[in-house]
Amino acid sequence: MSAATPLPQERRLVTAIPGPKSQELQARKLGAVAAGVGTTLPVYVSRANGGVLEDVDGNSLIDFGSGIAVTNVGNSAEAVVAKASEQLAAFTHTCFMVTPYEGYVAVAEQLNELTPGDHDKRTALFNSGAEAVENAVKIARAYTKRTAVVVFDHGYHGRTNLTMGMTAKNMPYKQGFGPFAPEVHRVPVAYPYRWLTGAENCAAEAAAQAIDLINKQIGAENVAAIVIEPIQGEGGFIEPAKGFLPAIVEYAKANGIVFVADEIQTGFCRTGQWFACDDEGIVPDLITTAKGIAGGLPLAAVTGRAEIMDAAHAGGLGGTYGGNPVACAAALGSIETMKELDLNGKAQRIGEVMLGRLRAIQEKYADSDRVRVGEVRGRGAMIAVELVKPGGKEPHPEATAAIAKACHAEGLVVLTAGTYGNVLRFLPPLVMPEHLLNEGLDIIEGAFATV
Ligand code: PLZ
Repeated sequence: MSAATPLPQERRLVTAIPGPKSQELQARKLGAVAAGVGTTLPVYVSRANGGVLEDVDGNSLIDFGSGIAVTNVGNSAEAVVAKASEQLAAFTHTCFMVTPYEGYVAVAEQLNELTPGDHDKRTALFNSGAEAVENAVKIARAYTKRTAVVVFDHGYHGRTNLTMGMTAKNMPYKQGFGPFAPEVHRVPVAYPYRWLTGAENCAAEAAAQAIDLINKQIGAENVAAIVIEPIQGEGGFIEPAKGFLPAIVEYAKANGIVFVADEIQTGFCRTGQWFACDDEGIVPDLITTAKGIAGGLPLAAVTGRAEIMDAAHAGGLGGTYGGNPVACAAALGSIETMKELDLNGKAQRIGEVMLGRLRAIQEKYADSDRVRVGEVRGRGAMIAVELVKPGGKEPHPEATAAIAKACHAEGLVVLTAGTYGNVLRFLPPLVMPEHLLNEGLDIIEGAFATV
């Protein structure tokens, strides 16, 4: 399926969700695939494009997930298909560490240009987000000759051993999978909705607590890197209170600590800017990217200050597939599409529509005795609602799961998130047509009524 013959941009249900063919495939999956690999919505996809996923039963679903913030440019976007296909036919792999090719260099040049800051930069490419985070830590340690890594409450960084240790939430990510790598330390993040002394005190108090913990329990001189997502993704789309990130950046700078922004979920126009760091003018020393970079092909990167990136000795970084030529070609097509279609502008428009409609739902259920919208938050096409029980802020994961399930039954792919499992998160492809965006929001509104 290429964009040359795009799918009809419509929701179309011809069976129950999941349909009989999907159910058959799910039975095969249970007999063949390890139980640890879950599926949110066992609808088996046959084609996808624009704002829709078509399944093996002929249903067409509205996609508010983008494969977890990956298909920002839409599935099988025209330039991605064209460039990746051409590369597939030319050669599939040589290993950049053996005999290199231009695509890798061209992606590095694009990332050096697009990421925050106009200092001299270098990039290294990898396969997955977790691998990028691991390598950012390796590079920061090589540069600083220190070992400690500071991460934050509610943070998510991956499923490898080091990144599991860096991830806050135990179930399902860490339970039973330890021991974890040493020298990882967690400190508070400025979570305005749940800050005990109120959102207005959150940034300053959280920064002071985090810095005090680092100074007293680790020692600034032992810290190689501070790693943070500028909007926490799996943690529940927590946007740190304004002022928190600049305070942490300033502290890192004053203490020779490498500040690493994990923009794996927030990057590539997702928040209505190239990177979420752009919002407060944050210039990270290193930035990790993946997901949206290549329109669905596996690619990840660490980009940052040349003197830090070059601290790792020659041969110290790499991997067989890192910067695979087909993935690099896809990335070049993806970045071209972001520029040509002004996907930052499109993400901003999605944010406007979503925030308006979700705030109306919040109002509508303000006095509900079953479930309330505690907060509507996010930027651009990275929007979430945090659901709570009536009368306070107690998380309501059961209602969250029920609403997600009701949306799925109506042919809308939505995801949940959050340390307490009580956040519905919306990550539509940035090319989502507005009529489908509104139809999806109608379904969400209807799902609230059924809980
Ligand atoms: N850093 C900020 O969001 C991946 C995880 C899905 P990989 N998030 C989706 C799941 O349950 O496994 C992510 C992220 C941030 C790192 C990662 C890790 O990226 O490409 O999944 O390794």
